[in-house]
Amino acid sequence: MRSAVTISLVAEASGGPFVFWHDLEAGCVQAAELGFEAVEVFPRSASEVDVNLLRSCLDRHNLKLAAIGTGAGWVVRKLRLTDHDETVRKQARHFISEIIDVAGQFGAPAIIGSMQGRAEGTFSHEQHLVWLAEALDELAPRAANHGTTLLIEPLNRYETNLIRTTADGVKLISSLKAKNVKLLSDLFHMNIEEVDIAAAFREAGSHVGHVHFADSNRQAIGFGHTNVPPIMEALRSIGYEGYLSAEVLPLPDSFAAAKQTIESFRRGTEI
Ligand code: LER
Ligand code: MN
Repeated sequence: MRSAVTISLVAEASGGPFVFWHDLEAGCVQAAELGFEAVEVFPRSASEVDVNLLRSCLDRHNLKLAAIGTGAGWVVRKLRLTDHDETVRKQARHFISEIIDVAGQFGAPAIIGSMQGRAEGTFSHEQHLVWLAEALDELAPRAANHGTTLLIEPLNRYETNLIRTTADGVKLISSLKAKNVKLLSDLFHMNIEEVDIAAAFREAGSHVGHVHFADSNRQAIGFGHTNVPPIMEALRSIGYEGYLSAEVLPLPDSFAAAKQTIESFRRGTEI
């Protein structure tokens, strides 16, 4: 398994669960200093990613890009893949497709979390799932062209009523034509939604493509009450070799959250 830490470049997401903020270069410097292998970036949009700066930061600090988030499409632009307005759904797909192209240049996947939206109003729950599946089937081949995956993230009940659990995610992925859509399992959301986090990982098996490494209170692993060893054991048992990426609150401060994460990562991955 590999270590990663988040960097948010979205002022509107302030208060959100990201370790480093606003400054790509400074985030990369600190990530490298602490020994992380990769960074996960949350940009305002594809066009606001300075690809040359990102490349030079990664190269200079010997880091990989773990993934790019698309949530700003919702936070900043109010776009959702399951909006009732067809024009908005199309804009949402376009917003994500541009991020897939940026991430793809680095061999990294794009994350679909809050862009899944939620079922509400006059259309059925089922119809929202159909829109979501159609969007994933349209977007996934674009990621495949870059040789990468597309990540769908179950979110807890206070954020969505569509893909909430690991089982919801696996069911959706299994229904797709595309074969390169993987699950992003966020331990914070799983702590709320799963009966047994380790068992959920065992059931998801090779569908797991990325992990958000967060404790029960969305702080760095070790700062909450999640029982981590059985989760690490389950990840090992399914042969998971992807990232454990710290998408956590910068508490007590960014550096301390990052340091706590890398220490927990090392403890958790040493066999
Ligand atoms: C995004 O990765 C996530 O976990 C959501 O809760 C948005 O904050
Ligand atoms: Mn997450």
